[in-house]
Amino acid sequence: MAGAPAEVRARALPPLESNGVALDMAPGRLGWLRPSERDLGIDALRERFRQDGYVWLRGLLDPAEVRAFRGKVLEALAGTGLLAGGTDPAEGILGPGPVDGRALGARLAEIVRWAAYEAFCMAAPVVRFYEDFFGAPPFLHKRKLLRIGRPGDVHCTGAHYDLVYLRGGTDRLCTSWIPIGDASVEMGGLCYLEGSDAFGRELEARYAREAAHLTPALRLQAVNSVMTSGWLGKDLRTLAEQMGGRWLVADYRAGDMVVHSPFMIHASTRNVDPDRRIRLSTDIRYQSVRDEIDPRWQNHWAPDDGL
Ligand SMILES: O=C(O)CCC(=O)C(=O)O
Repeated sequence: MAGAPAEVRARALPPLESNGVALDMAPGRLGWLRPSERDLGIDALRERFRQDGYVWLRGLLDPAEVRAFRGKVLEALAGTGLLAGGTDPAEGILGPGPVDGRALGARLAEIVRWAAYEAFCMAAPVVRFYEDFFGAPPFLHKRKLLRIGRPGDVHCTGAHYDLVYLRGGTDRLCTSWIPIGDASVEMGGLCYLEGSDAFGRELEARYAREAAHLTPALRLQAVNSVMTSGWLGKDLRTLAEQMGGRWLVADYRAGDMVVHSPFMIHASTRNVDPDRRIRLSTDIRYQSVRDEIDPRWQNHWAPDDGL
């Protein structure tokens, strides 16, 4: 594991849980994500990305625009029973239910096709960042994910690294994880296993050796006879103990964007927000247009797309 970087310790961490496992870790197994100041300069950001496997860019986007987009998305989801009656959709307060899961999936599949969503993902500061970062024209993968973290939902994103799902092109990929609205630690934002970029690279190299006998098509798949799940597991506590690392969490704010490497291990925690606010976020992939592009990611996300 890399040495502990400077971090923000704005407040004590609340009790956290992921997929039913309490993150009541030994001291030193949980910490705060390190933000990157906007004026660091692109060389320093590249170096930080290389060392840490991520950069957390605070205030990259206009918070008012992000909040307005949050309102637009949640308003479109209001008919599914998701939101509490009589509340401002932009607040995203979960209603008492029930939620029509099929209708929610269908609406989400529609929203990821909106021109407004595409514009959000391609906001000028995001594109400019990647132009600088890659030193080449950036390419945005068409398959873009919009996620809802409902307060109380026990199902969280399990620990994984993204290349598992994106093996059909370059590994010089970046994921942008963008909270659409504030996403405090309590709201279950993304967490990162410190120093795990190197571990992800080792795992992938081992996988490439073990999967060498598979057909090229099978080798690309996240699930096959060598890798029975694209996930490293749901027990974040044990993973951190086994690897000797810390899970890094953050109080994300509207306007932030985290960029992580395709080898960086990440997951999410349960949304335990006392005000029942929904965590809304998007995760999208950028790369240089000059690098090989995974053709499987050139369709819009659909609930049954199998990727
Ligand atoms: O937002 C989440 O829960 C998961 C996001 C994710 O896996 C990613 O950004 O690659």
